[in-house]
Amino acid sequence: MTKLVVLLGDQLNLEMSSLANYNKESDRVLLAEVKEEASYVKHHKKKIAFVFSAMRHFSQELDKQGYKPIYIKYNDENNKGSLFEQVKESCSKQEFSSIVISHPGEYRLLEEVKSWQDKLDIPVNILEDNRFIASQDYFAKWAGDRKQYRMEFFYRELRKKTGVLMDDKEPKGGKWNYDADNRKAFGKSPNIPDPSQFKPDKTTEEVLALVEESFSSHFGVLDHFHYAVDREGALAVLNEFVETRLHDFGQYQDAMLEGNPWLFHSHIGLYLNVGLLMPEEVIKVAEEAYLNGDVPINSAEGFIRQILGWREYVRGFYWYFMPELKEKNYLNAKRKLPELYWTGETRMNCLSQCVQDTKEHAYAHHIQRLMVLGNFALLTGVSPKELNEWYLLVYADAYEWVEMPNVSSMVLFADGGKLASKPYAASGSYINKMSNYCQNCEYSVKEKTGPQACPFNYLYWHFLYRHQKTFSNNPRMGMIYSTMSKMDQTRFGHMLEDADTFLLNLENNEEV
Ligand code: FAD
Ligand code: DLZ
Ligand code: SF4
Repeated sequence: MTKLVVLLGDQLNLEMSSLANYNKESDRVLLAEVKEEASYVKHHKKKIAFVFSAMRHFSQELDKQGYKPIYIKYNDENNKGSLFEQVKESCSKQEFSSIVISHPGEYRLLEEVKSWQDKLDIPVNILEDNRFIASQDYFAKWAGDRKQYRMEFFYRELRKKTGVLMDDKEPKGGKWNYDADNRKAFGKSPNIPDPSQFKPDKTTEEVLALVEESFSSHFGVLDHFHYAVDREGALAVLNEFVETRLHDFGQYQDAMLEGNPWLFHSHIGLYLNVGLLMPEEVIKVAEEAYLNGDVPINSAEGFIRQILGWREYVRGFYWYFMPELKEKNYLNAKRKLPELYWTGETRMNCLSQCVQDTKEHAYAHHIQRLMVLGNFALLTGVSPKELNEWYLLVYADAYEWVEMPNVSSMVLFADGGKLASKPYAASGSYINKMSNYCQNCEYSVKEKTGPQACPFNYLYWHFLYRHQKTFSNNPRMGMIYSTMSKMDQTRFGHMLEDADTFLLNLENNEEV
């Protein structure tokens, strides 16, 4: 009974369910760099370099441990270009009684893997994806027949189930959520530690040359690649975060700073999402830092909520609502993705900075993604399909299970409120409060109309106005619609005109 285990590029952990019961004498494990996975969207060059190098390092580890992996490099002469063709090729060279794979992270790939059994006439066992704490069934049971699926309640269930940050049945510190203590902006000269950086080794150098040659038309800068590419490096990033930045993670979680996307964030998303780190171990070190008195509760809880709360929740949400989620467009948003998302060329400094960070590092932190890049797309009505594709390809940590709920449901309100109780729409004053971007902007955040006015200001009111029917009965938006109804009508009219002109310019690809 020999098995062929197929390990995907985001399943790089010896504890993967597919590797349990592996017989080192007879079984084989296949990893393949293939065009189909590297090009189904035109991933950022740094993302491909990271995934390929991490795959190669993991294969070296498997080799050391006696797993005898079959590894297909992208530029191998006999590379077949797709996972299926590589699996078929392996099955033609050796007889396997079954194929084993952990549940893929994206719906399209799950559908593909499900077709292998018939096409190859070999049983294909798809096992639980154990890179998560909560199973799909657990989410489905929790979701039941709720109408709204708020992360906070799912998170509390998981806190109780796992006992993380709990005193028996009560949350540590007396509160479930310390979000109110997590909204501080930076003062004049914040002292921010540099992020962990790794010098590329020979394997990574080879991959960088390959990516430069084979993916030259893809988005992003490849220079100064400094990510960890193996478990040892990923653990070093985690430990360095806990020692030097977790303490201030909480208070500055939502803050933004020109020229520095790293701040007090952990930068571990890309490692978690390819299996180099597991969520349980990340949560454990953060909890221990709190229990040892090294970090305050708002930082420990705020960070743990991102992993045990948001990460688990969006993954459950994705599988619960797919494939319908992909088609959702509640606000009927139809705009093509503006060119500035690729070029960063705009007079709006906040947008330009966030696109530059993304281009350079395949990274931007949550508030940059949500309240600058996302907010602009929401206010201008960018279509969910176009925006999802952009987010899926630009970030090194992007996989559809996590990207789509964040983009369609959180940013664009495309699911009509299943994830969020109201849209995350904001005017320039939010960006000004949480960042220093406005200080170097050609627009003035204080002005509401006229050529110098910050576009976020009039676009915000234009958005509320055009969706008034949809949102005016939303209890969380009553106040803002009441403010709108009391606004000077002439001034309000000017804002709507400015927004129309802006949207027209955007459509005509003129610089905004
Ligand atoms: P930290 O701020 O240090 O947070 C720690 C960890 O918590 C992250 O590494 C991540 O694993 C988890 N986390 C935090 N927020 C979320 C969230 N909203 N959903 C799921 N997990 C979360 N995250 C991805 O991993 N992949 C994506 O493709 C992705 N796309 C996003 C798109 C949009 C529009 C938005 C608003 C958010 C997106 N996020 C995504 C969530 C979040 O922005 C990133 O996880 C985070 O910025 C990664 O950086 P970090 O590791 O420094 O995170
Ligand atoms: C992201 C990615 C890339 C760029 N390349 C590969 C690859 O060549 N081979 C592979 O097995 N996986 C790759 N991946 C990760 C897959 O796309 C990932 O498994 C799916 O998106 C499901 O999450
Ligand atoms: Fe962004 Fe407006 Fe501030 Fe300029 S003024 S940086 S456009 S929020």
